[in-house]
Amino acid sequence: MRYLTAGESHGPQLTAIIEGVPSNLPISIEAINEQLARRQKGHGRGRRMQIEKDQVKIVSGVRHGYTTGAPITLVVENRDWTHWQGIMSAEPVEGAEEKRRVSRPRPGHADLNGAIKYHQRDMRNILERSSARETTVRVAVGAVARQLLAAFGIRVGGQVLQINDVVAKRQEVSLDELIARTEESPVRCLDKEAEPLMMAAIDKAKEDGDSLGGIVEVIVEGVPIGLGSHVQWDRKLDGRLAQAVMSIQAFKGVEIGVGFEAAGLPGSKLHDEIIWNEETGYSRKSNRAGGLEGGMTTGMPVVVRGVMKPIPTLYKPLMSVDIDSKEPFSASIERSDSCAVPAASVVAEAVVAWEIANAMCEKFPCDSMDDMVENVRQYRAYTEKY
Ligand code: EPS
Repeated sequence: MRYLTAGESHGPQLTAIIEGVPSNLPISIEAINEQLARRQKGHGRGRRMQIEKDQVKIVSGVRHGYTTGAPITLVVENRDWTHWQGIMSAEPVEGAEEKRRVSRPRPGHADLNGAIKYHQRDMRNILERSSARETTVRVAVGAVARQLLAAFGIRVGGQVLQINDVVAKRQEVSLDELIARTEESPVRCLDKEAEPLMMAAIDKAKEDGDSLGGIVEVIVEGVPIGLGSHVQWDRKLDGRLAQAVMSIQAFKGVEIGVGFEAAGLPGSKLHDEIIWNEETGYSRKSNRAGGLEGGMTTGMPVVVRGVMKPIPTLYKPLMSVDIDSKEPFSASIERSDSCAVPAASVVAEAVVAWEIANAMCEKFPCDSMDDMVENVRQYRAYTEKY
């Protein structure tokens, strides 16, 4: 499967075209909208989220509730577009070109590098596309992937582990409990003691005109053994997951399983011992590998973490340079969020769900769900007996 997205933050809409989704997969628009609503929540979002109420429209590839095998086009309209029509118009509009022109790049944003690379004197032409608004439609794509995964009993959850210097205490809970409890938390965090501290840190940052980053974790359960492959670099699923998570706006690092902690552990304390029982076949005593060895799934939960840097738009801006005068100036201020880590955890779930769904489609014949369901069933019976 593959997908592309298009659209600007304040343009008329965001669009995704997905190709390769098997036919006869039931698609619930409501379930896609639920994911879009999850992404819009979270303590620390700015005023834009009060304007938007993201809803998907499917304009191709699905008929009467089922995929047809044709490319699926997802559209999410920007309500804020009504305020930006002249400024963002595809047709020339007299006087509108100079309005909201951005000439003072924000440190940490794509503004300056993009403007130089694409020969733009208005950095709005860069920031509109590099904006994390684009994650809306990636969450919609992920919601389609989740519906494919659900057909095979594969489930995805996520949580926030850290915001700024507030670190959540690890809690060993089932995936069901994790999903239910993080949904109730304004910062998507399981640790009830860390939660108010995270919220207070966000409030303080907002007051100070500052922004905060953090760490999110995604867990996928029910994955068969052997998705991905060891035979070629670009087929290794851990590598693909890392790219998917790293490609989320403002992400600066990715870990799988214990990740960087592995550097400080001897092999005897790191690797997960292999066990076997008659009912379920092979399994592991622990899951420090995060469900991936040799670029392939082990059958244990896939665990991926990502770190998000603080958003570059600051209400008390850092110093920058005006590209017209070359004089030092405060960076431009755009309306923004003070912390989007809880929302980013939903985005991370979406991109991970997509990669796992894609790996399922590579492993099993996937023209139609009919083929795929039968093949997955046979493969699971085989792995249990192996
Ligand atoms: C964003 C800036 C803000 C965020 C936006 C991402 O938008 P605006 O400039 O319109 O206030 O709210 O995020 C979303 C719109 C969204 O849906 O997540 C940025 O510059 O990345």
